[in-house]
Amino acid sequence: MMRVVIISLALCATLTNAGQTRNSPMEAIAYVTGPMQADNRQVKGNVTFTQNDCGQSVHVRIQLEGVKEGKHGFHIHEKGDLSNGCASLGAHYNPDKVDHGAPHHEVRHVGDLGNIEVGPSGTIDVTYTDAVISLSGKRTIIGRGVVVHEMEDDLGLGNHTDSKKTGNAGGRIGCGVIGIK
Ligand SMILES: [Cu+2]
Ligand SMILES: [Zn+2]
Repeated sequence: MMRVVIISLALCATLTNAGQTRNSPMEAIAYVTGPMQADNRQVKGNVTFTQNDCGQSVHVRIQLEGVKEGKHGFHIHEKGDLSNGCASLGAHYNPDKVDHGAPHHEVRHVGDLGNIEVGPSGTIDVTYTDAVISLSGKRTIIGRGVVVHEMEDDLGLGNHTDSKKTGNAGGRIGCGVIGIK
């Protein structure tokens, strides 16, 4: 873990030397939509990402409506390709080729942001921070996808064969591409 931190600090220094320091926070946004669900609802909303400086935690704000009550896996997927809907966003963003996990686990995909928990209204507005994703550098999430899943992410702790790959979170009920805001 320490090695990762040192590498990302070195990357920031390189950017600074190249004269690309930022005085204002970086912001990114994904407009999320999904296919009409069996209950006639459709997931829709915005996910915004703010990083005050290179190497700092990213603030993630998730604002969605039309989500079925309960827990839903929420991840960054590797591609920004919506040509075949949410399906073409590929797998979880996992540049280190490690097992799937929870956001707070030492071993996790970069894209593993855990679950969102939605109440009976079907709307959610939640903000949290994540120290692994970034909006700059070689491992930026800009241009990649966000996906809301049909089911709960088991965070790599389940018995299903997909647990260590996807958290067995089922289909994709909403998705979008992360762009610069
Ligand atoms: Cu996912
Ligand atoms: Zn994952």
